[in-house]
Amino acid sequence: MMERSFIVIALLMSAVSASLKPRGVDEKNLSLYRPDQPFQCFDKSKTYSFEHVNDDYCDCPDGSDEPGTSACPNGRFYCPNVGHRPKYISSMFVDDGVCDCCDGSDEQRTPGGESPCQNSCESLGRIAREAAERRRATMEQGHTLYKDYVSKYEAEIAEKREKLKSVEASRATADDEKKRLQTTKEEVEKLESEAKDTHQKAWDEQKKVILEQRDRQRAELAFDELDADQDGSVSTAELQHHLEFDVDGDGVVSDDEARENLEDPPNGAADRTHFHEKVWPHIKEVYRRPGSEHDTATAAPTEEPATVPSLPDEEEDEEEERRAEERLKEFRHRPHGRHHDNSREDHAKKHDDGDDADLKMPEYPEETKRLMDAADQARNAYEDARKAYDELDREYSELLSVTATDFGAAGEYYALRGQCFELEDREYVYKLCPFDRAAQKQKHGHHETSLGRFEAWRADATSGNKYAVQAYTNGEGCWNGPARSVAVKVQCGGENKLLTVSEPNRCEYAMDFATPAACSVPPPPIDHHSFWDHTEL
Ligand code: MAN
Repeated sequence: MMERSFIVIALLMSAVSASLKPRGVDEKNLSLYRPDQPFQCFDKSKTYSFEHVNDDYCDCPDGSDEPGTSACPNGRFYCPNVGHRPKYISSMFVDDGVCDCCDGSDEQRTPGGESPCQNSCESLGRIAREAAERRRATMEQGHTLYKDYVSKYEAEIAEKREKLKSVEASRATADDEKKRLQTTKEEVEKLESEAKDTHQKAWDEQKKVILEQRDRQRAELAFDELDADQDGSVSTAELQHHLEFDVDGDGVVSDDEARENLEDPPNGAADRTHFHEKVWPHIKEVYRRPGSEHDTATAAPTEEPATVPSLPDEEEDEEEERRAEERLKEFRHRPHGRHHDNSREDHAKKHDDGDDADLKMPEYPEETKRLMDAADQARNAYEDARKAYDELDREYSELLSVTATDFGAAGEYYALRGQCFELEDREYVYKLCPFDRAAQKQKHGHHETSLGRFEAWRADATSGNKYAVQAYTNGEGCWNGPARSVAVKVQCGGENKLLTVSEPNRCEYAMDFATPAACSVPPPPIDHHSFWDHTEL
């Protein structure tokens, strides 16, 4: 109501003054156009009698003598636009038949005093005032939230700083504990490893003896079987019964093939010693026992004696074998070893049955087991301490980052931490997680492209505002170009909202982000007078 009566009064006043002032002149310049005084061009270059003002001839180089005609191409016409905002238009648009000012003052009235234009200033002014009201309400809301954000920061940051100190101390203690337990673990592991190695080495030696013994037994069996006439040597003729020695695959074992396999024995036949030393090493992989489908290495005999044949003419070997047996027995009968009858007979039988249980390493001795348990415990204790330290370290880094981040002059941006905001355009969904990262995801795809991580605030050069733009840098590399980056321009808004995203240069993105955090200044009340005090070109 107040507003309406104000406009009516203003319209009346402007009607009165219109008859006195030259056309197209701003109220505040009226004193420069005095009909009783010569007119001086604004640029002071020339002075004319007042008749030159608005005589439709351009006298002043700056066009100031023709504010109300189109005579000067560089002239400016002032539209008072009462009810809305006054504005300047180029004098080129004066009296051109098009209504440019909302009050129609740029077009000549008819001799009857009627304007060819409809005055739309009041309705346009209303729309503009309503929009200004809405803007103001938004800013008001934003400012209220801004104050909440600052309070939140103040309430939480002190706590975080305190927490940082205590976590830093616990982290240091946890680090000491971790190092202590690491040393213990390494010491016990050293003992464990030495004990295990000792056991393993002893076993390796025993296993070697067992394998050698088995090999000798196999050789003996093979010799006895190959020596068909039992004359104490294997002849080429005897070998020729074994087709596995048919090297060229022609179906028969030739003399040459037999001789070759017997490694050219001195008297044409291989005695036990020659067989053991020269022949067996070469044929053991090839030799098949009669009736056996398998290699002797795995073959299960059908009618072999359970005992290894005695070796009457090889006493030395027998003696050595006996010693090996003794050693094996001793190993097995240590307190930790497995207890079983380790007789040669049983051993041979087990082998013939294809049972390799003998070749499994015996259990570790009790003392070694105790060391292994102790090492397990030390490893577990260390692992627990490491996890505890890592957890504190993670908490410490997070607190350090929070307390070191610049959340604005009063910490107002702190409230945005940990939140993400999205905006969809035709092709992509853009994501902004303030103080963390920015990303771009194809609407119909899964791959998320990093547009950068928060680096720092960038000031606005014109306004000097330190908190104008957030820079996100070091995003995914652009093909044949730079790493992606984003400049996020913040503006006051009633709520947090990602407003626009663009890519002004390839892989350089720009976002507009509205946030209450940018509403540090309370909005001034709307001054309705400003609608026609204000001038703009
Ligand atoms: C993707 C998107 C675009 C970008 C090109 C550059 O398609 O990240 O925004 O311009 O890569 O190759």
